[in-house]
Amino acid sequence: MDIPIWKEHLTHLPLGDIYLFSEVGSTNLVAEQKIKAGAPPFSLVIADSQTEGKGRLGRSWITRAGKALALSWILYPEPGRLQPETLSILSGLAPVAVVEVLREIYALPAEIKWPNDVLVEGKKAAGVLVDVRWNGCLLTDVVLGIGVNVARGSVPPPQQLNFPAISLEEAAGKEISRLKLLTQIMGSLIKWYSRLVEPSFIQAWNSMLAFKGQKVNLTTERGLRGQGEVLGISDDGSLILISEAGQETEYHSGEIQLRLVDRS
Ligand code: BT5
Repeated sequence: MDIPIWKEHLTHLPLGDIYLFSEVGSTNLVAEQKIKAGAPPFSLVIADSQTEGKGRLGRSWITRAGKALALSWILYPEPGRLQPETLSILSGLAPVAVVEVLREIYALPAEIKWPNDVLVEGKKAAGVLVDVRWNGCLLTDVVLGIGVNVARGSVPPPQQLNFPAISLEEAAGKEISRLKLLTQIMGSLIKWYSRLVEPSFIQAWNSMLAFKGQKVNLTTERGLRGQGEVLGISDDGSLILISEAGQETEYHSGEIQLRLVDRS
């Protein structure tokens, strides 16, 4: 990663400070330090590699030098814009932005595995980790962490994966510039963040949803939470499943994992 060149390209976007590193533990943790140090809104932390990249629920995310994108975007939502009960919407922001870019610019068959995994050809190409901080009922700051597998060597070996994974270059069958992809994703993120509480955002998320009409299991670490056919996303970003008896149930994100039911 040529840090001065990357920085120069990113300065054209309406962002706060831009922090670029060749290696960090986790860009989300660096972003939290930057928040404490007074980083302006829309600041961006990017690293070429992570030694302790974070997944959700204590899992880890692998980012190999020169192969992937690892970024954390700092947001300070205006007071009252997002309530605890509408927080799920925020988990859709990064996947909607990434999938839009992959579909429209790279013609890749990208989808969102609710709540926030990006699949290409049914395999995970990007993961999202949203870290939030509250002051009472007020959401004060958000770190939106995004990891994207770009080059072939970005995908960890199967024994380190809890779901099949793929890189964008493997799916596209051609080289992809990480810098161009980054600026495209940031452009899409900026656009969708401004539309987050508009109906068009949920419509976009719905149109990108994987497994529609298919039967899935929803599990937590404590076991099965629900089962049914995927119907869509509700206005607050919950997943709606319909049972065989026709009963609809909404699930909020958080601990839930989604898996296609194996019919073999
Ligand atoms: C995620 O967690 O998918 C969220 C990943 C977020 C990573 C970004 S990178 C920038 C920012 N800074 C951070 O420290 N994190 C964010 P989860 O759904 O829990 O998936 C984690 C699981 O995915 C691991 O337990 C592995 O099985 C698998 N995994 C690890 N690295 C992967 C990779 N590069 N590609 C696909 N799967 C991976």
